[in-house]
Amino acid sequence: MMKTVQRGALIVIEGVDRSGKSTQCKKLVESLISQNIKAQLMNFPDRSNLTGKLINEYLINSDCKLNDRAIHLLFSANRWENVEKMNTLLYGGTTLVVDRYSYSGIAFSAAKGGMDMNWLKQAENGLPKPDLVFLLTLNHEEAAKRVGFGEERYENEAMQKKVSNIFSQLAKEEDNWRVIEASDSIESLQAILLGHTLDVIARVAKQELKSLHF
Ligand code: ADP
Ligand code: 2DT
Ligand code: MG
Repeated sequence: MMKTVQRGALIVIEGVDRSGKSTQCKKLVESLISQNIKAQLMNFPDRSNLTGKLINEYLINSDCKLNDRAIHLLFSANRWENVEKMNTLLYGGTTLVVDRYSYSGIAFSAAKGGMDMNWLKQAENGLPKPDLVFLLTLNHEEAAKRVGFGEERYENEAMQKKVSNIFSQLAKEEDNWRVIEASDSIESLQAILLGHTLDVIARVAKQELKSLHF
């Protein structure tokens, strides 16, 4: 009898700086693996590939001048560089837990102003569509109590507040988002995220992966 191929789920975590994305992504992968579910962590920007090296330079070096549209497209290209890898893993049955994705691309560029929202979204169309997006929300006062901002571009209050508003707007546009208030303990948040993730893994296993279509 032929074995039905079950694909992994594409799970994305978005949110402002220090909302706990990286912490929750790492723990989610560990929790899934401990339940014998194949899972892997990915993060964007992926600073290890060709576009990632340029993006890293842009983020860490405030003297690096790059046109806003050009850097927007580079962040998008950085995801496109990973499409084959993502599809291979997902269709091979591995669930991907992704720390930031297209929504960060749209939100950070939109927060700068001067670029049309539809133009920003266009570059993302056709990429694998997440089965589930968690938006971790945290007000600025709570975030400020956590380990401080680094030196990178965008790590300032004005930018983070704009980005937060745009994320909330994006979350209302689709039904695959779960907005989670991120001020609870790491453990209780993890339990909530794991519960939703397990449901989605079971639900999408035999479904085809969709493509982003804004
Ligand atoms: P992000 O990736 O969203 O910027 P991190 O996961 O790196 O956030 O977390 C930022 C800081 O806040 C880290 O020092 C982390 O240990 C801490 N942290 C993460 N989640 C929580 C939480 N639920 N409560 C308190 N501190 C947290
Ligand atoms: P980290 O601190 O999470 O490494 O993010 N960014 C990210 C964009 O401007 N566009 C994108 O498409 C993505 C994925 C957000 C580094 C910074 O890069 C920003 C913060
Ligand atoms: Mg992080």
